[in-house]
Amino acid sequence: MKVAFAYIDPSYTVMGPFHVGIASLIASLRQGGHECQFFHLMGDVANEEFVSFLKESRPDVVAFSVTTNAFPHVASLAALTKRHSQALTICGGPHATLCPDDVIAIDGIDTVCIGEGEEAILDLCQRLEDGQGFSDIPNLWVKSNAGDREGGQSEKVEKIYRNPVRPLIANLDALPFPDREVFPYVDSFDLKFMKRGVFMASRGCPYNCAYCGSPAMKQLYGNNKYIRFRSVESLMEEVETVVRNFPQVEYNVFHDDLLPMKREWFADFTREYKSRIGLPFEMNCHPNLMDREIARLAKSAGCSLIRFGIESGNEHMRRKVLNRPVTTRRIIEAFLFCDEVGLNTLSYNMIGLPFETRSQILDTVKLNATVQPKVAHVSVFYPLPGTKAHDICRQEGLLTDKHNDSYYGDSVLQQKSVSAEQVRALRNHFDFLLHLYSRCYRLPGVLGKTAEKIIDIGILTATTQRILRAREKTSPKWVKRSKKEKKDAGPLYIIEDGKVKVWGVD
Ligand code: B12
Ligand code: SF4
Repeated sequence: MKVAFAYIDPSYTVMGPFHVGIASLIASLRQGGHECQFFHLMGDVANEEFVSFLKESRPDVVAFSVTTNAFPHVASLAALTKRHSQALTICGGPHATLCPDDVIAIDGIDTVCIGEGEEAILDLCQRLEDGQGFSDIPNLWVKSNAGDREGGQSEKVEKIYRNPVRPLIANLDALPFPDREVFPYVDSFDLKFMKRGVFMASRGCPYNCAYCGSPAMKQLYGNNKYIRFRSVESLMEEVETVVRNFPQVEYNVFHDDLLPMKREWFADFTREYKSRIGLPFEMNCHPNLMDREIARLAKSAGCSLIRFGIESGNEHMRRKVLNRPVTTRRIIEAFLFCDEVGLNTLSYNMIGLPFETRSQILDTVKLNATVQPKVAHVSVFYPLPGTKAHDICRQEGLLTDKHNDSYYGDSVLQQKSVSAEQVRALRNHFDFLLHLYSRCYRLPGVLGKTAEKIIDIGILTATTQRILRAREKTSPKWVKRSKKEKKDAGPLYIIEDGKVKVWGVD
């Protein structure tokens, strides 16, 4: 079978990032003897190039991968596919997993994949090749006109087969390495721009943050052995291959939710990585998992950046709204452990949370000023359907019909506690405010406290609705950072208005 993957990625315009999930599906299909093609749909996605691609490649199956942010583009792309090809369409990815009803409801979509897709898409292609019906494949939701053996795609849909999920892939080592050929790694943002190798060593996360897709995935599978790690040996082989094949790679990034989740595995990993790879690497960690030992192991293996989710600097927000039970003290300790061994840190922060006030947003700025990450990453809260946070927003009437292609747009919530304009202003000035509070925390005792109070009052006054509306047109969108600050922070990219902007480079 000829399978064309369409990666819907509207938040990028020129070069998109590597996608481990799609690359893994391509690798499995190629191993199964199927031919794969790849098309990266960036920016204004419904374009003529996609039509030319369809006409030239003449695929049997067009496979879309979607996140929630990309979902609004699926219907037009599926329609284009049906107009310009005979292909069967399948849609998978986080949004298909979290909201399959929305996806199967799209006219041009024949099947939806829920959860892990490697085995399901392989089964589908095999059945198609053998001329068999495929309405009973686990993980797939299938429209009867497409999936029944006697069905023809032009016939009326009578039924949707909603098959259960199969067990999770227990042994991740059994999967081939993600493909970096058909999925052109050489043209990816990660290699061309960031000069880095991208890897996933595990699947799953033990936490249940209300805003994240992971807990819903876990629930789908009944919490059953959801967390799985590849062997260190298999991971090292993949890293070695990538570093050998792409000599441009200057460092590696492990996108795993929490790389040091299993202490023993992490100790083995750091030992092997140090001796076999030796390049700097970046990874994610949860503040609850960080201690002196983990920090020491990471540093000894060449970790150049450790990323922590702070998300909110307000403990009440973290506990009650985000379902992220981690104390402020623990967060500070986690950063301290890294400082002690000279590990660079990055903090992830969200503002514009449900019920959040401006003072609570300032708590996030202040916690960052206290822990002093090398980079503070700030995004605007976006409620993902299928998550607890989305349910809360819906129940409380906070949702609007606004949509964002990425986490960096305006708030899509309408709430009394903070307006979209206020969230935008605080986001745009987050770095500046961080700098301001950092300065005042360097002042001795009472002086520091007084300066903090004065800044609080100043910001709360400057961000009242009335003042903001008057200033919005004239105020700069970006706070200039000094050359030294940019150099110290290293490159940090963000996407705004569909364009990649890079701090520290431009
Ligand atoms: C690495 C990463 C990134 C990287 C790389 C992008 C990528 N998609 O790989 C970067 C930093 C660029 C990124 C950007 C964004 N990300 Co991100 N990212 C991740 C992360 C941490 C790992 C992705 C991964 O490699 N997973 C492992 C692979 C194996 O799983 P997978 O990709 O889900 O694919 C499997 C299945 O979903 C399925 N599948 C996927 N596609 C298809 C297609 C077909 C046809 C089939 C049959 C099956 C199928 O099969 C795959 C293999 O089993 C995930 C969280 C997570 N742990 O998954 C978040 C996650 C995917 N990101 C998320 C979001 C929201 C974003 C952004 C919108 C944020 C932003 N910038 O505003 C952008 C969107 C970019 C985009 N269009 O993809 C959300 C998506 C939630 C949702 N409901 O859509 C996630 C789930 C995290 C979360 N908060 O819950 N991200
Ligand atoms: S720790 Fe990260 S990956 Fe895990 S549930 Fe929370 S946000 Fe999701």
